[in-house]
Order: sequence, then structure tokens, then C-alpha cells
Amino acid sequence: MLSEKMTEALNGQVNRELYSSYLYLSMSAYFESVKMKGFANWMRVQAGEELVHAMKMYDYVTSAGGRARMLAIEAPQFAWTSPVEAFQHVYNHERAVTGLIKALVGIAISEKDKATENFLQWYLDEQVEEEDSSDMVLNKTKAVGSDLSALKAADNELGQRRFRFPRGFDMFPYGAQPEGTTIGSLKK
Ligand code: OFO
Repeated sequence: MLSEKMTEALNGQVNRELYSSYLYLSMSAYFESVKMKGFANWMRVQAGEELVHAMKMYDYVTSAGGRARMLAIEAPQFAWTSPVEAFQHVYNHERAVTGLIKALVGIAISEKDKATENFLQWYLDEQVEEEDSSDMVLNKTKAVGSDLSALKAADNELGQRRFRFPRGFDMFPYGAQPEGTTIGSLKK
């Protein structure tokens, strides 16, 4: 059974994951507006992943006997000046989220809640991956500089990214969904 303090902290993190999804969707819209479809695709897949992070935590709160609570999500930034600025933002954001997850682990430890501490390990691993992948794209965009053909090549490469649900996660666990109603495919 989740303590009140743990429930509140997890609900706060569900909100942060939804905000992350919103932020990356805003970045995707920005890249669409400057006709960089590959960059837009990368951000859209990232927005999907953040939505899954939120839902996985929402499901945990519910299954551990807590009450999920939907909090207000603030509007994210609307525009960026370049791919480098956007990816610097992604990297900084992911580092900040890592700090939030570590703080949640701290609460789980202080509440002597081993189950939640174990559950959060998945998020810690995910953050290592996300810091790493955003840093990689940030360095790639820095290396491109003002070389237009290199920018186009980077755009093509980022256009290859595909969304995948994490192993064992069911976005719609309550009965089979009719064909075509899942968000499993975000093809261009
Ligand atoms: Fe949810 O991992 Fe990024 O923020």
C-alpha cells in the first residue's frame, strides 16, 4: 500500500512525464514548421515514449492501491532558434528529470517502500539511455554546423527512429482493442 507522501510524489512525476511528452510534441511541431520532418519524427517518437512513462507510473499508482490524480500541465516553450538549441534543451531537460527520479527513490527509501524503490529502477535505467541518446543527437547537430547537406543527412537519419512499447507494457490493459486503435505505429 502506498503512503500518502509516496502517492503524491508519484502523481507529481506522472505530471512531469506528461509535461515531457508535451514539451517534445511542441518541439516536433516546431520542426514540422521549419520542414525538418526527420527531426520532427524523432521528437514525436520521444513524446510517445514520455506518454508511456506517464502511463506506466499511473498504472503503478493504481495497482499499488493509490489514487491517480491529474494535475495541470503547463504550456511548454513554443519555438527554438536551431536544432542545436532544441537538443541542448532536450539534454538539459533529461538531466533535470533524472534528478526528479533520484529524489523519488529517496522518498521511497525514507518511506521504507521497497516495492516502489524497485519499480523506479526501470526509470533510472531509462534516464541513462535518454541522457545518452539526447547527448548523441546534440553532438551530431553541433557537428553539422551550417553544412546544409550534413543537416539533410542528419534529418534523414532521425527520420528512421520508430516508436516501440517497452517489453511487457500494455497501454490498453482492459480487454482487446479493435484493430487500428493503438498508438503503436507512428509511421511518416
Ligand atoms: Fe520520462 O524520460 Fe525523458 O523525461
